[in-house]
Amino acid sequence: TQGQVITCKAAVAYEPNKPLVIEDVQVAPPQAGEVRIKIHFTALCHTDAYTWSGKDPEGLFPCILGHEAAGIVESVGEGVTEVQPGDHVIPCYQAECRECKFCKSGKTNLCGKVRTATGAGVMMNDRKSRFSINGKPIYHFMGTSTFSQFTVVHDVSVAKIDPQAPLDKVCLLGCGVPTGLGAVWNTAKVEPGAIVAIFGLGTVGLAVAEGAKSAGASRIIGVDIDSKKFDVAKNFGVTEFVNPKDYNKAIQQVLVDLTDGGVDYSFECIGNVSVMRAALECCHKGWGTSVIIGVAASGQEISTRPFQLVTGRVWKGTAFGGFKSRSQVPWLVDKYMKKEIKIDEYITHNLTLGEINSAFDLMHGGGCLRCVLKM
Ligand code: NAD
Ligand code: AHE
Ligand code: ZN
Repeated sequence: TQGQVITCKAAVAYEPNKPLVIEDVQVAPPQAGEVRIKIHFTALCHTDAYTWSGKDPEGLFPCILGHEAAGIVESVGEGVTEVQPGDHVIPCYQAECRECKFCKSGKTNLCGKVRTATGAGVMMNDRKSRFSINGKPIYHFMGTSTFSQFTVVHDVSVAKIDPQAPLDKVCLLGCGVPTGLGAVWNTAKVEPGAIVAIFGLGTVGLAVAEGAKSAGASRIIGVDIDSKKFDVAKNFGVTEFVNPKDYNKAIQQVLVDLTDGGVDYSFECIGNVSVMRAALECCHKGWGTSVIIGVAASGQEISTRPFQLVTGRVWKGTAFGGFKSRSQVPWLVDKYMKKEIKIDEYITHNLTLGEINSAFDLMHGGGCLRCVLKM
């Protein structure tokens, strides 16, 4: 198949919110600096649903969504040296070129090399898509497009992993789990004894809990409007639960009262701008730090009284938990293999690519953390 167009199945999003359609798509061979990957397993993340909903200002249609996956390299384009056919890999929506201003800064995991192309749904080389149906181009998504049996990505977006690692599990290391762990370890740098509040106990929030537990947090307070989340959250390290619906005062006040003045760290894992405000305002005066992880819809804005910051609270955000993708995803895979981090516990459902619309229904229905699709 090397150098040839591959025809395979992919789930195509033609329009916002219209069911995905399983189509035969043509996947062009990788050009210079590109890698074609046979995706073996992909999970669904709420960011896929967000873009599909039409609320993402970068959303383009028709496109192939998906960004939490694992597979095996099928072929590589000219000049690609770090991976070869047969390598087991995780496609990474956050690239790491090690050459750009961002990568060299030592201050961020964001990479500038291919970001304009991935945001425009095309490849860097010729600003065109490698996906088409009968000659009509289909846009890429987040530089990954893993809802396809084959995808083409930039070489700076490919993490080569241990070939022994089970692809149906480590696919989760493409997004949600590293995001939560890294928000604690890299962005907030939670220290032993700290009091932590987590808003939203989906996969991202539970990974925050896991990270906070391993960092030695003394109290991990889980906040969710769905009380069914509380039972499972205990297994990830959450020590106390608060359902905002049980109180008739603002949730920030509830947390301040529970913690003698506020939490040391809070994490917003929902994508709701009023919760983001509450997450900042439940932080302790003088030092409390709040990390935004959730992705909010186009047009939404955060606000608070500047006095909240004047009096020492800190507002931060994180993308992919601050992890350098190509360097650190393989390290996370190794940590999973050594049983130092969980993955299996986040997988509540297993379906096939053909069942992807039901998988999204499950995701919206509650009771689902991650659903992994076999391709
Ligand atoms: P999820 O939907 O599984 O979890 C969200 C949780 O929040 C649910 O348990 C829900 O019951 C709860 N919730 C909803 N409204 C609430 C409210 N008002 N108060 C308290 N709880 C509430 O989602 P997920 O997959 O864990 O992702 C969480 C968010 O993180 C999404 O916005 C996703 O797009 C974003 N995300 C960001 C990054 C990043 O790099 N920054 C990476 C992955 C995901
Ligand atoms: N396109 C959206 C932004 C979406 C967003 O913030 N994405 C996160 C990852 S979410 C993964 O589930 C991210 O990493 N952002 C940094 C980046 O470079 O995209 C919008 O609002 O425009
Ligand atoms: Zn995601």
